[in-house]
Amino acid sequence: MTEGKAEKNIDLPEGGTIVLMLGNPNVGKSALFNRMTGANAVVSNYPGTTVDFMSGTFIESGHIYTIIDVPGTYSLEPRDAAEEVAVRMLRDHPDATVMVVLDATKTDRGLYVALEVMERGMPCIVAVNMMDAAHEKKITVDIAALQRLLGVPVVSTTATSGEGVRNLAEMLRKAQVADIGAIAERLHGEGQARESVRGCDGCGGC
Ligand SMILES: Nc1nc2c(ncn2[C@@H]2O[C@H](COP(=O)(O)OP(=O)(O)OP(=O)(O)O)[C@@H](O)[C@H]2O)c(=O)[nH]1
Ligand SMILES: [Mg+2]
Repeated sequence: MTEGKAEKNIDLPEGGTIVLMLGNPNVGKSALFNRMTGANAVVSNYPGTTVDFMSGTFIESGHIYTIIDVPGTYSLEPRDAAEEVAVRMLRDHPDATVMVVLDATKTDRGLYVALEVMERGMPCIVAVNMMDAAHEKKITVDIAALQRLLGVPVVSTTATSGEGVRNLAEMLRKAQVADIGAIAERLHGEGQARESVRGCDGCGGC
């Protein structure tokens, strides 16, 4: 079976935008997916694999989106069949928008795969999910700072209550291709700023 034929086996409506919902396992991708698609979802077997996945549609501001609930992955260097399918889905849908889902209580862990996806030059939006859990654990996520760092829309959500999900759907049309070079520069700048602060320790002059 060729890859071209395999892709046609997935029953997706013509037109609109395909959104690949991707992130670490257990960050709430399926919960967000269910919130966004409601009953308009089907389960399929990814062609040539034993891995099942959900796809579904919804309309936002007159635009039709098809969301694919990508199997959870820690990186784009696959270590099992599910991660392999995640990488294949990205390869099979080069024109898709990627919604990277992070767990608000573990954002640093999820950013690894987020940056790997951004390196591919696909338009991205980031959902920082589990904001309720972060709040309970007294973890503050600076959404605005994360958005400034990444240069793509970052939206906070709590999939279990539905908070932020409407905003996430609305922001999909603002998904951006990230500038990895600029992100690296901003990170480097922050590192230098921290270094200079550290350098001041005990100098007494400032
Ligand atoms: N407190 C809280 N729990 C959440 C939230 N979103 C999802 N969960 C819970 O977290 C668990 C994992 O959610 P899933 O939606 O299955 O996560 P997933 O990312 O699809 O996981 P994989 O498919 O294994 O990669 C479930 O028990 C959800 O009910 C949230 O915003 N807040
Ligand atoms: Mg899931």
